Amino acid sequence: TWFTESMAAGHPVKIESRHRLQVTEGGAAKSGPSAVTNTMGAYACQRKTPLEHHNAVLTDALLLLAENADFCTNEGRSVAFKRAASVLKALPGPVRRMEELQGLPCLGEHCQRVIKEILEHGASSEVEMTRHSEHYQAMKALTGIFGVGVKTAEQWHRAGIRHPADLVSSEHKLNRAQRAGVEYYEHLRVPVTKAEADRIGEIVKRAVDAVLLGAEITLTGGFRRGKQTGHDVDFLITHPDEGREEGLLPKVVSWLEARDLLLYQKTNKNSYLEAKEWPARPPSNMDRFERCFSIFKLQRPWAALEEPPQSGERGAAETPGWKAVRVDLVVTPVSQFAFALLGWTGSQLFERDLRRWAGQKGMSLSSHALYDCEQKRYLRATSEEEIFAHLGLEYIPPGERNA
Ligand code: DCT
Ligand code: MG
Repeated sequence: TWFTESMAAGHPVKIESRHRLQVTEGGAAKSGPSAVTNTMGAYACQRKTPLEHHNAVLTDALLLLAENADFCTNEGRSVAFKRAASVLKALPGPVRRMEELQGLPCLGEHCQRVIKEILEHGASSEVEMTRHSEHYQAMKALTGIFGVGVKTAEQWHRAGIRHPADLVSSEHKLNRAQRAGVEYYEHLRVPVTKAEADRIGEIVKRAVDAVLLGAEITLTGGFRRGKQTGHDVDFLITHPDEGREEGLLPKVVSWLEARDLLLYQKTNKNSYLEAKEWPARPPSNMDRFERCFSIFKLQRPWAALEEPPQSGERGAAETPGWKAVRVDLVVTPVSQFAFALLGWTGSQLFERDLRRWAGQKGMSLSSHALYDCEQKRYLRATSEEEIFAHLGLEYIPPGERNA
């Protein structure tokens, strides 16, 4: 099989000449006449995955199948496709022949079949069939609505709903988030640019400065990994004096609302109490920070230069003057900041594998803390570098976490 036990245990795997495979102990490469040209760990957090890579045709195909598996609530299958795509993203060059894949981790039979078809015929029949299927297209449109997950989308699909517009005339009950999601659907499907993220960062900084002197904000998520566009903007807020950050978010939200800058917001209180519920409970994917999910109303300074819409012209995205943008604000005590930063930088698969890696090392990692289950103690850290060191991993900078 492609996936050997050593890989599963996380030992580094050296790929020689991109053909032969050699598993090494403790990361030391065996010396020999055939030069090692690539190293590929089975965990995404063992690999450097740049934003720009050489196999977009293959990864786009595999990620579409992953997305479709999500739409069919088949998480195992979805993760398998995502892992395979992630391995291809980390390769130093484009894959041209199947033999070049020999020895790489996470490439199961199904993925190989898809890759082979694309290499030989330029496209995969399964991918093309899926892409054009009614179920895939409807689920993509419906889960693209803010506040709508796969379960709800599936229920609606079964009731004949195919597009957000169908919801307006239907009798389906929408919650507040979903109503906002439908209302700003056309805005929110337009990717957010880095320039827009930076502009929002300036505004949030002004809000934070106005309510708590010395508080700091950090742009995280995809933009911290170097992406030039994203589906939302993620910020972490902290204060160098532990405890000062408590109750900060409602004030920031009020400041923004008073200036008509929020189209929607839902603020959750911090529900994380280390002493009380950790590590007795396993860390969940969702962290429990004080957090605000919002839809920002971003004024466009360049709006005046745009043509005004013709009367009768539809499409909110063309509305000049402002653009709705999804913004997440997360407040963290400074003692948890490094964990929050690591957890919120992503990518999603990188985070998933970090947690899995920690588990395999007898540790438990969340966006709040790292717990050593054998020593029965928390491992503190004030930087991401320290967390990687605790985990026995080589440090991977944000720009190379695009797994
Ligand atoms: N995250 C995670 N597990 C999830 C979802 C998110 O660990 N199931 C983390 C990793 C990324 C971060 O939260 C922000 O999430 P997103 O905004 O969804 O991801 P992104 O990489 O910022 O993507 P985009 O650029 O599209 O916003
Ligand atoms: Mg994001």
